[in-house]
Amino acid sequence: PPTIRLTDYAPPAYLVDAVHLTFRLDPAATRVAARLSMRPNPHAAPGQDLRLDGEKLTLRAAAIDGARIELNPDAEGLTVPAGALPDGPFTWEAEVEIAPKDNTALEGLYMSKGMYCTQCEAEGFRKITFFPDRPDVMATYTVRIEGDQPVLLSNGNPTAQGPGWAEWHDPHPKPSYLFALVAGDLVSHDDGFVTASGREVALKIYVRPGDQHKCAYAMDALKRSMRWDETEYGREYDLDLFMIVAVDDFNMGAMENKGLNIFNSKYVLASPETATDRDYELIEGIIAHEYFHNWTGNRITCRDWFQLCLKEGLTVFRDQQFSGDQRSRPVKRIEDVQMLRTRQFREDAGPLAHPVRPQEYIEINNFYTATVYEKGAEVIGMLHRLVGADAYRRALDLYFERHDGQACTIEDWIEVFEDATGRDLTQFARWYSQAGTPRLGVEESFEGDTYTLTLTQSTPPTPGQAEKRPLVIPVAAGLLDRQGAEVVPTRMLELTEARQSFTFEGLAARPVPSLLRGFSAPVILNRTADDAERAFLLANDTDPFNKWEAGHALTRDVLARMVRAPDTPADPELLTALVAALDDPALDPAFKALVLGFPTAEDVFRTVRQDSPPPDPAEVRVALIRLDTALARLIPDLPERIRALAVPGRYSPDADSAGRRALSGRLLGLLTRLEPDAATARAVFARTDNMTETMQALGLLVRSDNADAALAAFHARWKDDPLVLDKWFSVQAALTPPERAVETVQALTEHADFDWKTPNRLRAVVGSFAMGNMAGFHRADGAGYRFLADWLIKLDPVNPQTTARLAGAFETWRQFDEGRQALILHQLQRIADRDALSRDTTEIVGRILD
Ligand code: HT7
Ligand code: ZN
Repeated sequence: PPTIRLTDYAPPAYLVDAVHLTFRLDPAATRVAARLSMRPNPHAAPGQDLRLDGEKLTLRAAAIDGARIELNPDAEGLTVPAGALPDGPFTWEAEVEIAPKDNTALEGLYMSKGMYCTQCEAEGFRKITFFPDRPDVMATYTVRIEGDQPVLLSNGNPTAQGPGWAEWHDPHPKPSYLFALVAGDLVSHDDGFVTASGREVALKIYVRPGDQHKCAYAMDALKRSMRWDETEYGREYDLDLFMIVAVDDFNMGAMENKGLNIFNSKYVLASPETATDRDYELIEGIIAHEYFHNWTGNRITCRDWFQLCLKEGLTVFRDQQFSGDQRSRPVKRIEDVQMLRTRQFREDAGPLAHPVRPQEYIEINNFYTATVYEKGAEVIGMLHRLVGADAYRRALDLYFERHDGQACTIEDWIEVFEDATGRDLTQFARWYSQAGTPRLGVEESFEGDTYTLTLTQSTPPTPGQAEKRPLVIPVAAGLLDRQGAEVVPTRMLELTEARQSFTFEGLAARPVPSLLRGFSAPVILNRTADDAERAFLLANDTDPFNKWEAGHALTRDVLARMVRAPDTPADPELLTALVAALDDPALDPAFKALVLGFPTAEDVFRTVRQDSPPPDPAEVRVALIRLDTALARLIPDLPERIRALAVPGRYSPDADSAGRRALSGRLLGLLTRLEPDAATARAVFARTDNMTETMQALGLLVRSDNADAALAAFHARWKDDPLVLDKWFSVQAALTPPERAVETVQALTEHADFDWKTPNRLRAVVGSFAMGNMAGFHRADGAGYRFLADWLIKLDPVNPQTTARLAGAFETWRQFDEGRQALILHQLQRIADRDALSRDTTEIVGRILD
């Protein structure tokens, strides 16, 4: 397949001003009639052929300015020769036929449980009609839907309807990837919102009958998001109606189609009995994210798909700000950094590393990555830190004013910040083009009353980028004295050179530095601190992120030592420091849960690997269990502590209550290490009325091999609720002990409820196993690898996008011992050798193998 390059960008030869679509819905033969008002692009070379994208479309008829034209589409679209076009504006008409019921790839128009829905980002619209399917072609849309479904929806505002038909008009010009259509037997949960300027907006969340009572939280999150965007960014909603639809079959989380967001039902539906605290938190964040796209993505969109981070990085940054404001900022920041390190640092360190703005791709769906999203958000966060909150707001105001209605580039974005702040951001812009995670080195000296901090930076080579240049790195630093008092409050050091010194004068004694506070840049801080200093910072740092970080790094290093030398006892100093944090009345439960939550097995694995041969993942797991058990033994009265954390009254998903449950769940995990029959977890499972505690207990029962009865009871109770049943599958795939994990996931895939064409169900088993059960997946005989490869081979012809994403589980293969490398390589080769492998999977497997 061809490689698409940013340097090859050329403006579209023709523009579309208005789109009229008529859908006659039928599962096997939907008719789509399109009428496009087109004209030559004044900014492109004149006299070009008209090329329209189109895939899997049966062309029934086409016309230009009403005159029939015979055309022969190829596999990717069709070409109208320039000679067949008038000089000025013209009307293109086409009628095509498509088969939504056969569309298992879930791109374009497809069916989910009898309901029609669309997914057009990035290039799905070309599976609906012939069109210049690129984001820099923006048009208004008028849509007529004919079908016998009770609910017929599209973007914008409803203009007319009757039995079996409805018409919609979206006055805001938009790119084709934001088009949406939904038709089905749906019910709505309704509410309203009055904007800051007094306009009334109707809000509707559409779900399948029976799910109406699970929409209240999503609706509340939506209203809070709308208000927050007004107060924090001055952005009002711009239509009379905002709709969300929940669908069960969906490749990703949600989609920001103009006025008609479509969501994976997992990120809409919630009730205390069926959703965990984490589900509620994700719903809030994703509802906000999609809503915020209305301005950052829809009103101002991307010129081309290389600019994806322009909308995604910024919108993730905005949803993170929102969630931090709604909940605890430090807790949210720690969670975001954990996620960045688990997913993005992993990506940056392997064969799939790419810049926040990639230079080339084969399949754009493969670039909806942690680097574009999460590192993209970190880049915006650094800009915010460097220019300050006021200048950031000025810059954003200018961005909206200057670029509303346009399809923009990262250069436009940078220029806005330069114009608003007067700063030269040439060097900063390297964050968009340079892949890899920078390493920050630290040297210190103290003479007289002056402390000198010398920082160095370097970025390891990544695929296609051997040489790296210095970046602008904001390093938030504070200094503490040996008694734990803060002697220098947080200062933003701007590291721009490969090596640079910063001095702090007037100090009575050599201080203890607290560096990269709040995780001020997405880098790896290579500071060789000893255990005592880490314990000191855990006890004394005033920066909550670094307080957590100190405990996290200490725990990780202790675990790494326990893996390297299995006789090493669990470090008593660490255990004492963790118990002290647990007993600290100044810390809230959510924060304590994070401090007591151990690093992931992957994190420990990577730490060991830095200076030792790759360990066996099973040994990493043993070290984690040993440390867990030692900590459990040291905490007196665990049962009483768990009881004291119980939240009185009815379940509420608020952050404080969730924090208490997070801590009590962690303590229950520790207690279960000491109970051979997991008696307390069993009791919690039997008595609790909320899904958070149910899943905490069930996970512990699965982990400790005590789950047979609980799993049977859970299945009997929830077999008709797909989202809850996903949890039943997922908990077994992730937490079954490694010796039996492959057999368990194999059996799960043979279960009558394993509907493998539904991405949520497939991810619940195959994804949870490959990404969440490290020791099980990396079993020495390679059975885990074979299991994943078998599924990738089976899924690829059905759903390439989801296949390619799951194939990313192999991206770390070079980090393992030679035996495992050979086994993984064999499976990757087996996949690569398949005939007719999709473009998506060919690209990912090819890059992993490179
Ligand atoms: N902008 C969307 C990204 C997306 C997507 C969503 C659902 C299915 C397929 C998709 N391909 C790309 C989601 C977002 O970032 O908000
Ligand atoms: Zn997004």
